[in-house]
Amino acid sequence: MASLVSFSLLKASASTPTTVISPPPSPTLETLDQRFGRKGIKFSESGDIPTTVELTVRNGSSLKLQISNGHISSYRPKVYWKDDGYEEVLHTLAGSRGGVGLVINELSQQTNSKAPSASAEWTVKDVDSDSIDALQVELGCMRGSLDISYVVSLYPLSMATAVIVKNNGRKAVNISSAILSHFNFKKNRSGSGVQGLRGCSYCTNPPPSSPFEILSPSESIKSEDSPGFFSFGWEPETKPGVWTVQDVPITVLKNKLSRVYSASPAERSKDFHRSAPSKYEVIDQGRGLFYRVIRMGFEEIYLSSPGLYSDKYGEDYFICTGPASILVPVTVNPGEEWRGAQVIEHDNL
Ligand SMILES: *[C@@H]1O[C@H](CO)[C@@H](O)[C@H](O)[C@H]1NC(C)=O
Ligand SMILES: *[C@@H]1O[C@H](CO)[C@@H](O)[C@H](O)[C@H]1NC(C)=O
Ligand SMILES: CC(=O)N[C@H]1CO[C@H](CO)[C@@H](O)[C@@H]1O
Repeated sequence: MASLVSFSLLKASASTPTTVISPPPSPTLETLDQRFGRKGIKFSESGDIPTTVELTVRNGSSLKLQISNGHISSYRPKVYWKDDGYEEVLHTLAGSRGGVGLVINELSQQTNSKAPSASAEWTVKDVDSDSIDALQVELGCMRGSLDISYVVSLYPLSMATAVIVKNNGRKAVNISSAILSHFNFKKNRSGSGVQGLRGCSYCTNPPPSSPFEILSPSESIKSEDSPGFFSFGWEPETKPGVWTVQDVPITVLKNKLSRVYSASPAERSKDFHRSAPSKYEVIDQGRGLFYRVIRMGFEEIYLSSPGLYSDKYGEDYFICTGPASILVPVTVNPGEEWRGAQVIEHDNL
């Protein structure tokens, strides 16, 4: 297992060979708790929700991860200095939609479009902890020739999700991938935004399709009706494929948009190009909270907001964002591995 606190997962060059202990076919709650349960790491089942592991560090920040589908349904960090100073960061709907979802779509050889693939189930491979201020769960699954690990870590002021894709086959595999987080905002559309993408180029683009999506790819890029004459300064989003440079420091996410921020693919084929920022901040002005999103391994940032479409999905507002490789696929050559990660951290305290 990767070193815990320094989060050196992405720096380790050669992978240390790990002895893979294959878990029993369908581990029961008791066996999961026996094998992996420890202070701060608790397995539970309730109703028709898949078996879930809940991580809780000493200052009470917590996270819930559904095992079979790898879906993070809740992240409640401590954000205020009062006893019960926790806020739910994620927007999650019934049926494991929203939250934080890892998307890995294998692309078909000829067209580089999504190839149909059986959705493999995740199992727990390992857990780790450093006293109780850092907790980590590693899930694993095999998909075709790909051996995939998903490492979810919780710290007092941050959480991290990292993916390691190893190609055990004989052919290169192209994947489109993203770690998409749905941030929740209490009702206030105009108070939601991101900061830190100024100077970065972007284009309108749908998200990769995913079992965790709230808006489908086609729904995401459908333009919303003009909010009308009271909305001074509103402009429709540009057409897919048209690159623009972000020139305002804060992107207000009141209206509907679906964008990929990165250097354009043409630009990226050059030796020197300006890459997307490695971090940016999600602003929840209604609650006065900021969350920093850090990108590692991935070359692109996906960002979308539902605008008035959010009304269809309950009272609260939400956005979807995270590191991605959508426009240019990641190629994993035989015997090689690829690593990518996202960290969400805050210093609201
Ligand atoms: C992977 O994608 C690249 C273009 O991005 C293409 O040249 C290559 O043929 C693809 N490889 C496979 C195995 O699909
Ligand atoms: C929503 O956010 C805007 C911008 O921060 C603020 O001016 C307004 O008061 C907020 N409205 C509510 C109901 O919180
Ligand atoms: C490690 C850490 O940040 N711990 C903090 C958790 O929250 C309590 C307040 O309830 C702080 O006292 C700790 O410093």
